[in-house]
Amino acid sequence: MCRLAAPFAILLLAAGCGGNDREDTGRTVTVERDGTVTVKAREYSYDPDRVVLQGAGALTIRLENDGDLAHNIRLRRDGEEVGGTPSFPGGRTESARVRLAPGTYELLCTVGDHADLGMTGELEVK
Ligand SMILES: [Cu+2]
Repeated sequence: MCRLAAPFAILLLAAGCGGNDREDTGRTVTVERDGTVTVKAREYSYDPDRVVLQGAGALTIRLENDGDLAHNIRLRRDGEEVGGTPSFPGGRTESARVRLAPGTYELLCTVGDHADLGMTGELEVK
């Protein structure tokens, strides 16, 4: 029985590792309502790339551009932009304050094809 179970377990592990070829850090940060979240941008990812806001209301997003290129962070819900920072060069930090209803928002960099290259994330408002 054990001789059969071991290869099966290895197969499960291998399957669990596949299926996600998106370049991300996988880090989630939880923020209180009216709080501030600091996100680091570089080519081509956000850290954290998942933010949870505890309750509808205001959120300040502070984007630290640690990259060499210009980046921004924009919020979209159902394809519609609801705010974010302007694009700005590497080495600088910009903040944006947004008011958010409960739901799931997409985070993305709208410079060039950065979003396609991995500069995306998710914001959930509980
Ligand atoms: Cu970018």
